[in-house]
Amino acid sequence: PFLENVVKHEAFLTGNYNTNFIDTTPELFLFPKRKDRGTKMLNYIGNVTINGFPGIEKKSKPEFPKARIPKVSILEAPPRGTKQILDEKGADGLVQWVREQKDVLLTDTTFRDAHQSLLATRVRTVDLKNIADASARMQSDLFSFEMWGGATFDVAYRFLKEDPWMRLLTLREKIPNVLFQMLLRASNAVGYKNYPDNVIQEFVQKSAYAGIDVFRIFDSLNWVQGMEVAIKAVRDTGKLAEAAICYTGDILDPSRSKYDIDYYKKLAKELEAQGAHILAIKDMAGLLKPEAAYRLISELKATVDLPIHLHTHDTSGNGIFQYARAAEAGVDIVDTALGSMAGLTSQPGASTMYYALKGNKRNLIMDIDNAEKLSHYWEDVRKYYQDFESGMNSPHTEVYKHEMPGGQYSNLQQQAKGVGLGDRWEEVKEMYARVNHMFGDIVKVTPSSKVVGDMALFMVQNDLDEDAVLEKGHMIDFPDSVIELFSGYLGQPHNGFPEKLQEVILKGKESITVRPGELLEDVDFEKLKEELFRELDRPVTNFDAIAHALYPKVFKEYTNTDKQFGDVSVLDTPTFFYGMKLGEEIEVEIETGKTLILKLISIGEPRLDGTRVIYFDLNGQQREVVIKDES
Ligand code: 3PY
Ligand code: ZN
Repeated sequence: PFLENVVKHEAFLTGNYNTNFIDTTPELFLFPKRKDRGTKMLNYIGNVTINGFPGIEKKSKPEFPKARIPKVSILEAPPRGTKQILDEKGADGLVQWVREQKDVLLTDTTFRDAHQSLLATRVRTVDLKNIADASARMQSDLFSFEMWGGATFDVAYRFLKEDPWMRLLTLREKIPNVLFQMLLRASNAVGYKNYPDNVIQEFVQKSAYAGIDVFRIFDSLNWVQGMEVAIKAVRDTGKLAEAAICYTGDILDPSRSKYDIDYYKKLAKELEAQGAHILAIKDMAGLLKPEAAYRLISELKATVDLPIHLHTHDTSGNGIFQYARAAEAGVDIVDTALGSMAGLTSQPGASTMYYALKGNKRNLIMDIDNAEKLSHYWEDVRKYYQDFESGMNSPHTEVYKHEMPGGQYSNLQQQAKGVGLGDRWEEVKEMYARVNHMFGDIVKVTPSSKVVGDMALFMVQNDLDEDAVLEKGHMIDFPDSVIELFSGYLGQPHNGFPEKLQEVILKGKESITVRPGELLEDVDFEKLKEELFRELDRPVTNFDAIAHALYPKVFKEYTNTDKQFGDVSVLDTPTFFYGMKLGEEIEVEIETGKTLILKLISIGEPRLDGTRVIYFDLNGQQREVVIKDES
C-alpha cells in the first residue's frame, strides 16, 4: 500500500523528487503497518530457541525473578529538573545555575557507561524504558542522565538489532525533566574513525533535536583541533558543549612527564577558548589517583572559569576516594551509577558516595532511599545479561599498569574470545601496556584504545614482541586500524608518533598532519536518503541516513534483520536472548495497547533438510514456523 500511494504521485512518476518529498508529503508515507508482524516475531523466537544468541551460552532459558519496579504515579508529572532550567534559561543560564550550587551534583551513568563497562554495552531499550517513569520521578535532582552515545549507538544496531534513535526518543518522552547527556567522540562521532565535517554536524543537530542536551566531547588523542567542529556544532544547537580532557599517565609521577599538570592546564585553556560550557575530566581508565585528583581539580579551577565535571571508573577501587578529594578541591559535578550497576570497571556508586560525604562541608545532591529502590531494579535486570559480565569481581589495581579504559575491558575481552584468545587474556592485558609504550605512550580511549587493543591481540596471536615488530615489520600486514592511526587519520598524538615504528607500519605510504575532516568529502544526505529509499523499500528518516553514513555495513545488516524479524526490541530480554521454553506463555506489547499472547506448544524433530517445525499459539490460533537448526 505504501508503494501504491507513492508511485502514483506525479513527482514520483516523473522522477522529479528528492527526499524532501518525504518531509513535504508525509501523508503518502503513512502506510498500514505490515500485518505479518506476529509471524516475523515467531520466526525470531523460534530461531533463538533453537540456535541461541551470539555471545550467550546456549542453555535452557533460566528462571529470572520479576524485576522490582518501584511504584510511582505516572498521572503526576515528574518534578521540575535541570531540563527545565536549560529550556528556560539557555545554556549559559544553566552553567550559571551549576556555579551557584554549593553541594556536589551528580550525573547518573546507569543507562550508558555503567553497562558499557560492565555488560559489554548490551542493555536493551526495553529495560531502560521499564524503569524510565520511576527514574524521572525518583532522580529528578540529578544534573543529568548519561544515557546515549559512546558504544551504545553501534551496539544497538549491531548486536541488539534495535534503533538507538528510538531509544533516545522513547526515554525523552518518559523523562522530560532531567538533562540527557551523551558521549561524543568528536570527529569520530559514535564510531571508530574520523567522519566528514557535515556528518558530525548533522549527527549533532539531529541528536539535539531528538533529545540530547549535554554533549561530552572528547578526542581520543586529546587533539583539540579534532574537537573544533563538534564543539561548534553543539554550540550552534543551543545545547551544552562539555569539552573533555582525557586523563592519562600520572601527574604525581615525575617519570611520566609527558602528561604533567602543565599539559592539562594548557589543554583546559584551549578548550575554554574553543567555547566549552563545561570542562570534563574524563578519567576513562580510572588512573587519576586521589591526591592527583585534588591537585588537578584545584589547579584547573584556578586556570579556567568553567564548571568542572569529573568522570572516572572504579576499577582500582579508589573511585570514591578520588571523588571525595575532588569535592574538596571544588569539583562541580561527578559521574556515578546506581549501586547495583556501580563499582569495578563501572562508575563509583552514588549511594556509597552519599555516605562517604556525610559530615563533609559539601554533600551529594541525591535522594538516598530512591537510589536504593532503583538499584533493586537493576540488581534484577543485570541478571539477564550475566553472559556479558567480564568476570572481574574484585578491584583491579593492575589497571594502573595496563591503563585500559573501563568501557573497553569487557568489550576487548569479548573480542579476544572471538579470535580464540579467551584463555590468553592475561597476556593480552600485559601486551596492551607494552603496545602503549611502543606507540609512544598515547592517550587510550575510543578509538585510540581500540587500536592499542587490536595491536595487542594481533601481537599475542602472532607471537610477536616489540623487537620482532621493528625488525620484521616490513613483512607484516598490520591491522587496518593500526595503519589508520599511524597515517594520522585519527589525528595527532601529543609529541607525534614514534618515527621508526611509523615507517615500518606505513611502508612508504604518506601520513597526514592536517585535520582529517579537511580532506574528507561531505556526504550528500539527500542523495543518500534517496538511495536508501529505493533499496530499503520503506520511508527513510534522517536518522537512518546518519546511521548509514556512520556504519553502512552494520546499518544494512540491521535493516535486513528488521525485515526478516520485524521490531524485536519489544521482546522482553530473557526471551530476546534465550527464546522460549516448551509450554511457556509470554505477552508482547508490539505497540501501545496492542499485545500478542504467545505460547510455545512444541518443537518438531530435525528433518532431512536440517529444519524443524515449531508450533506456537498466537492469540489463540495455532501457528507454525520452520527454522533451520544450525547445530
Ligand atoms: C566511549 O567512547 O565509548 C567511551 O566510553 C570512552 O571511554
Ligand atoms: Zn567512561
